[in-house]
Amino acid sequence: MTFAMIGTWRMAYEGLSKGMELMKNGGNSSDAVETAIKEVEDYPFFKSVGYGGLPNANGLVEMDSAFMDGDTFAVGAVAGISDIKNPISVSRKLSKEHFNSFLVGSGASEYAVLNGFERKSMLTARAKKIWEKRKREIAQENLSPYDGHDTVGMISLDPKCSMAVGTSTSGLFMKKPGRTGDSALVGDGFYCDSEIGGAAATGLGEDIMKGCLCYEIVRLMGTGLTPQAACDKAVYPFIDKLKKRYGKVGEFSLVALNNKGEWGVATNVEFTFAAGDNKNAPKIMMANPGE
Ligand code: SD4
Repeated sequence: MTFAMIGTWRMAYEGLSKGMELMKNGGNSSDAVETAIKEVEDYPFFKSVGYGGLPNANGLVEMDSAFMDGDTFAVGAVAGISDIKNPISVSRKLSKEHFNSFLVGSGASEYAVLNGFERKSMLTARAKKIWEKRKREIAQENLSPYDGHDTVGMISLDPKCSMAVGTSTSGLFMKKPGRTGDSALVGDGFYCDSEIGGAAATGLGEDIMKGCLCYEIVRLMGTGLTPQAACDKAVYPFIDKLKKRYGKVGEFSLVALNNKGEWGVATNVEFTFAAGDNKNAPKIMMANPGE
């Protein structure tokens, strides 16, 4: 009985542990991903996901999220959603729709409310303070507004060999209203095929989406590569290409899990992540920038 899970950043750990526990007790991969990400969204001290996430340039927390069922390829996603407690649950619900399964802005919030999802102001006093401070700094010192951004991405494999992937983020701190990153875009910020495996991304969405990196990692695993080899092959040559041809490259980190429960990571920054399987309890690990 194999089951496994991997999630981006240290913040994934508690949620991932809950998701693993759920699968141990017979829960499926989709429930595990949703449970795990909700945990991260609800925790007010993670500055880049859900409640407590840092707001956009206008002071509004706009969130991107997606869910993909690796058995059916059902995908649901929201972008620029605000004032809704758990974007991942809205994404999962949207994945059940054949049409209108990716909604943005007020349309996404309206759908969520109509479908009974909890409304909540996602801006905490702490996040507002950080935003105000940053605004002053940008005005005074001409600082780059963009920092403090991380996506939680989770990939799970359950004992029935079903896989799922989910993402959730408040995107780049101080982003322009309406800006959407890779986390809501299938193939860019996430992808999953239960016959092969799944991948999820975190980092500068504008650059991750240039390479359709999550689809590419899953495609490479489908040719027989291990998750680690697929991550290496998809990510590092692409970073080189971007440097050469685009002139610069943002920070990014990718995680992958195949349907045997093996995982891989590629990153160009110091990157923490959490992973576990039926034999190994979840733990937090660290990956160094590769090349
Ligand atoms: C985005 N990929 O909106 C997300 C944010 C992120 O580390 O993960 N930053 O571009």
